[in-house]
Amino acid sequence: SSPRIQHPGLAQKIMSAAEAAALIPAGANIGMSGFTGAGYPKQVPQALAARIEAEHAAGRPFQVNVWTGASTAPELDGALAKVNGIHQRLPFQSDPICRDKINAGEVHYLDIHLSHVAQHAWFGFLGPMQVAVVEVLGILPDGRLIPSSAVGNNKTWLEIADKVILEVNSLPPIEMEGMHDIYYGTAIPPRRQPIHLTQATERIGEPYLRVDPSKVIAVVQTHQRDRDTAFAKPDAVSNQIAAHIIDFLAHEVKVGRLPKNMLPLQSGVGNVANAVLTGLLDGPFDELLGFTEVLQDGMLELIKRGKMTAASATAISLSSEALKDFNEHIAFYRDRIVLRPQEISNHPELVRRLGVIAMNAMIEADIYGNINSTHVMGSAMMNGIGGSGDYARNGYLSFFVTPSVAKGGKVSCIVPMVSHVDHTEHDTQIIVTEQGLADLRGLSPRQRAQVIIDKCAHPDFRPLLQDYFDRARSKGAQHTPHILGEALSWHERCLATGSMLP
Ligand code: 0RQ
Repeated sequence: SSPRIQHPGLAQKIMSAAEAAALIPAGANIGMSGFTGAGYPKQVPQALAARIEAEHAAGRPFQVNVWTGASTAPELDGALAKVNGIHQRLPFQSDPICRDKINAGEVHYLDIHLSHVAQHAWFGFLGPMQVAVVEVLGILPDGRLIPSSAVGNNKTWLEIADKVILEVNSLPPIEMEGMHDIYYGTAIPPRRQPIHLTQATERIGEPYLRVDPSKVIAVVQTHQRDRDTAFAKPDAVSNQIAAHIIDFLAHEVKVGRLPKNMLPLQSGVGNVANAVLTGLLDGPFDELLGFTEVLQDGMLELIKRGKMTAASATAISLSSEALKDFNEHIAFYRDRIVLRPQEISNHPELVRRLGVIAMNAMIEADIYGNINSTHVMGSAMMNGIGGSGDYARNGYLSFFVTPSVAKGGKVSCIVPMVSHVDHTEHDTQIIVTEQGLADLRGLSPRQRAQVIIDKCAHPDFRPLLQDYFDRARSKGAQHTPHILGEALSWHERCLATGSMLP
């Protein structure tokens, strides 16, 4: 046994990962923990992958449906995808092998708003869940669970699953106990009540996850760190994007549309989003608050340097270096970080009440402000929508950011028409590239197009976009002028030649 497993009955369920994986039936809907490379089970999925591989070698079909909080790591998505073990995957992933299987048409991927997942499971929209596999940091004598570095959908998975497998990870510091705030007040309509959270880092729940011990069929012990989520060092382009945003926010404070310490910040995944937060280190703002889903290096640094007072998230996803700092100063961070279920961190009611400033990266935007966050050239899945839609639609301010060009300048990230829509023009307020910032608030489509072309397009593509827009407009008065036969020709050209340039 281990000091982290204090419930006598559950201590008797300790077994190897292979023994636990043997309890998972083929075809199962499995609820796994894990959110953006944090808090995912590290042993059972790999043992399950080995079992699937053996079954396949013996000519027996074996696949499972994998539901998580968000993306995981090679030990989960990678291992299961590699052995063709995943039939259906939801909601967000970013694993290269899993991505390839999705784009080869071999995995059915359901790309769902992260705030929707728990409620869709509760509504019965996704079907029953046979097994939950959840990483925790410890089991209390009464069976309550100390959550891990990500809460994600764990509360819901533990409630709805028929059977539960726990992975008790003894590596993360036990001092994380007390950081979490698990809210048990959600219900389904028509019994739903308001969620009484009125300040970003207020606590409204309890520090532990509940589980019915009689459902727990296995307890597996691990001692392994989360994925090293390394970020590219902010480059000139991302520094320029950050500078445009900071100037804009300072101006909003000056004209009285934002309080001096701003409103709670949300920041999306990826290098650019991380760089924007790094940029705030030297910005004129203090006493910031975070209300986000994933807390990355950039936000941790803001807290460390005293620029941000406290932050709420559902997961902590760090590079090795930042993780070392987090572990060494755990008492400091425990007082300043609250980890919640993702149905709370991403809840539209709360995002709107708190007035969150949402900053998310994208693949491309069109001249009217429609946003593609997920698909390369209309068809190939990159990662998924994640929580970007939860925040973009409901935030006080909603930014979408991208370098103006990709693929060494051959691809424009501002296009006549997006090849896939994740966020409509109605949810987009501000678009930022290294070229500049387009403030679209209060503008009509034709006004928006001119501002986006002028401020955000790369000089190599700006005249081409202007030409497209002028010719579209010249065809007569239209609300949203387009030349339909030409709107996606840039993407077609890129698919044919590798470049959007004529
Ligand atoms: O691919 O490395 O193969 O060249 O996309 O691009 O510029 O490194 O940007 O790391 O910030 O990721 C939108 C993917 C941006 C991410 C996205 C190619 C580019 C490169 C990555 P290569 P960068 P980032 C909260 C919110 C959706 C989910 C979300 C994302 C790769 O931010 O997944 O916001 N967002 N969640 O070359 C072709 C273009 C391209 C392009 C970029 N126009 N055409 N390829 N790329 N633009 C968190 C969660 O919800 C969990």
